[in-house]
Amino acid sequence: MSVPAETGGLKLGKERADVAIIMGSQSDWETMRHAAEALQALGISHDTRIVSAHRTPERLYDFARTAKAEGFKVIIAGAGGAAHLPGMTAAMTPLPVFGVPVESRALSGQDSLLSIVQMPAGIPVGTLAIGRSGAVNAALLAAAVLALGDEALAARLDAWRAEQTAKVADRPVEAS
Ligand code: RP5
Repeated sequence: MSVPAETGGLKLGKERADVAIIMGSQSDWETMRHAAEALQALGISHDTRIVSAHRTPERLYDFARTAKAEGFKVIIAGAGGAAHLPGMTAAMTPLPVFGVPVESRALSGQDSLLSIVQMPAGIPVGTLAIGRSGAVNAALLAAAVLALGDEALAARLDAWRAEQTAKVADRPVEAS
């Protein structure tokens, strides 16, 4: 399995990963690494791949058509600009696809968001917020889906949320 160099083995040692994180370019990794880190924190196996709808269409076809047989259960797809990757992937797999709009230089990710969210009826892409928030929440949605059939993961997700709640202070403090 190919992994962007910076990930350095986030896969938790399973032969088959539950979640595929795909992205249109190496430049998307700065955003999509937040999805990988959230999955890692929850102990969810994942694989990360660069798959461009525009530059590597054959790679996209190969990935999307075999993703289920490879053992993936959820796909997180991040792309920017004219972001066809999540929709094209969803068209070729029965797996749930969560799309993350990457913040583009020209239009601050509004192009990415509208490209991903405006899927015509029939092929859904669950579309998240632009940038890091979308990447983290895509991972949390993937976790929620997987937790439906995994009680241990459901407990880890509950604990993660409880920890997040516990970190919220009652009152603000001056920034140092
Ligand atoms: C999209 O084009 C990618 O998803 C990326 O967000 C954007 C720019 O790609 P690079 O020119 O940085 O490779 O396909």
